Amino acid sequence: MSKVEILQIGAYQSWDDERLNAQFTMRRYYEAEDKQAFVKEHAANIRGIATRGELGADRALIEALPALEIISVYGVGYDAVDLDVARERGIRVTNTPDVLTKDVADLGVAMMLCLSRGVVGAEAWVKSGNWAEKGLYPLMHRIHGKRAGVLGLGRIGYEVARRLSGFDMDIAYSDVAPKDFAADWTYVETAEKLAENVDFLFVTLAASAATRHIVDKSVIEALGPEGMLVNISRASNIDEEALLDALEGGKLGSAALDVFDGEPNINPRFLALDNVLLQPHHASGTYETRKAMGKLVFDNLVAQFDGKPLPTPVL
Ligand code: 8YV
Repeated sequence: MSKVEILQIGAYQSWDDERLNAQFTMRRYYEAEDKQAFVKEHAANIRGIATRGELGADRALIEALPALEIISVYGVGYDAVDLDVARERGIRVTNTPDVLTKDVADLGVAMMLCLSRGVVGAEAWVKSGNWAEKGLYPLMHRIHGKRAGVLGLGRIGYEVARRLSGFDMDIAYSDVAPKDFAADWTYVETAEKLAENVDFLFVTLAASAATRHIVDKSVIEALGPEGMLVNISRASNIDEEALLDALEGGKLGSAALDVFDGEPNINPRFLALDNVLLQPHHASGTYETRKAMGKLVFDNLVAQFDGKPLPTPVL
């Protein structure tokens, strides 16, 4: 029997490729020079898409594949998949929840610690010889005893808040409604109110059309010249132009960011700032987590074509 054909939108690790190649005929979209011609050539036989969180699958691509049954996303965020057309066509969508939650929370907290204690600049101070030549590094601010806000108390937000409690921070959060498992933390109704009342604001919301630019100019300015914004969700949750203006103009203290509009080609204005910590969208980027994510992408595809229940369905 011939193998099921899968359109692979972005690159995976070699161990994932090996497993996928053994089971399916993988059509590697990201390697094709003429993407439209490539899709046209294989469209009739493609029954699955394997994609990455940030790449997704848009309406035009989904509509070009008449035999498509499933879109398996390597990532918890599926905001880049056009769910409307998937729903219309009865196409299943899966993601990779849970396995990455703690790594993403770890990186968010690590970024906060790094930026507030000046870890990157202090290392440069040592390596450049400044310590011996110029003396001690400038003083930084502590984090324990400060107020942290978590915008979006889902799985990742919860793990962030739990970690921050361990650092003796006061925790507040905002979400569509108070959560009964968060009795020790203060619920705040709006993003702006939350920002007004904290020193550090973590954005941990699943992105959707409804959350686009939820962190806007007024939220950013409410966080203020001493505040730090940490984003480990999606760039679309923040008005990036307003963020850059505030960072440049001193209306926001600092920002630690793992995600950007147009990534990996980020706005060059970020590169000129010294009150930011910039990371290459790698909050889930550990061997352990990426192996688990790759396995879920594969298991969901196999389940679909074996007629079994999908391990982690979204649709
Ligand atoms: C991944 C992510 O970096 O899970 C997500 O939604 O954005 C990340 O874990 C990404 O999906 C890998 O392509």
